[in-house]
Amino acid sequence: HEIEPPATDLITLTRHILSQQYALGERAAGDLTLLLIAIQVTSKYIASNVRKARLINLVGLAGAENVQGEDQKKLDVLSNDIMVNALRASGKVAVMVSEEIEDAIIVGGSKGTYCVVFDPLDGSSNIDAGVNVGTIFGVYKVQGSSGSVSDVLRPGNEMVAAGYTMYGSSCNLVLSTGQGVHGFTLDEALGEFILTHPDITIPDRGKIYSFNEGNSLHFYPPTNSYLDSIKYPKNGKPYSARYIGSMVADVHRTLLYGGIFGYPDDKKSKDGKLRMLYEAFPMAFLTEQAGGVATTGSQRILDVIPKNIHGRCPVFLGSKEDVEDLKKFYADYD
Ligand code: AHM
Ligand code: MG
Repeated sequence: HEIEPPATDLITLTRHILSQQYALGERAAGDLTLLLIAIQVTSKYIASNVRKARLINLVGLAGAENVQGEDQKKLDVLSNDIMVNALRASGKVAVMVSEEIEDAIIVGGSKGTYCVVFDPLDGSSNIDAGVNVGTIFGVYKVQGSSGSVSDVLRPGNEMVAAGYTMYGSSCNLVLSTGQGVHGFTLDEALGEFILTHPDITIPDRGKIYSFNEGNSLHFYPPTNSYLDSIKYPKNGKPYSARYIGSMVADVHRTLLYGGIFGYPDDKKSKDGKLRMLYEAFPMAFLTEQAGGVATTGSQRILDVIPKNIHGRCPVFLGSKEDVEDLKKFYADYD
């Protein structure tokens, strides 16, 4: 049989972003385009450091703690610096919030009209074992004439774009500007992200659940009852468990295969663990754009109004029917 020739009309991320901008009729502005192109470059740069980490002595601790009181890894610090510098240099950003920095960064004298919230390297407890990690980001538009922290203390439904880059067996950037979700794979030889997953849609129901069940002892009854319902179903097969402990990887799999990812609040962590602005919101934005559902258990995640930039919220997201099943357990409990 015939062998298919390699594709020659590649859709690079830059080409994709430009065509979406044209579709919106914003030929003149293009600020969001330039901003997303800057994020694209940071992803390539971080990917290259993650890949070489063991070889160039980038594994291990940097010797400091971040805002959350967690040890910072050398790669956390480096990835943060890469993003802050590139976003600042883009000239398009007025406000930045990073998981690694306590205060919001207000870019002085910036004519930028966007705010970027990000976790430069999420899942970093996985780094030293070479397991997947990722960058998560969300973008808001500045409200007034200059940027301030109030511009990012806004619900996720006001984000104009969100995405993540996964550093795994391949490097994948997944992006939504509110026109569906599109996935790109880094071709290292070309140095370009190529569109490999156009129009990602989450299956309406999956067969996988992804929770840190080691915390079951602390979980509230609705979480445990829901988990029991999929492990000991009245009809059909029990769900499979998959939990990497890197949100980007666990959400990436959930977007592609379906199922449910959860990081609940529990008796020990009153708001859960995941940070609203730069973990929960971008992933909820992508999930909804892909046709799935993202809830705190009692509320749509994207409608939560953050009170402070590092605030947390419970997260359950994934296939529509799976998350609706979970919501019933919460509704019955309240
Ligand atoms: P981090 O920002 O300190 O890396 O923590 C966030 C990570 C997420 O990627 C992941 O979903 C979660 O923490 C895993 O937490 P746990 O180890 O408690 O299961
Ligand atoms: Mg994180």
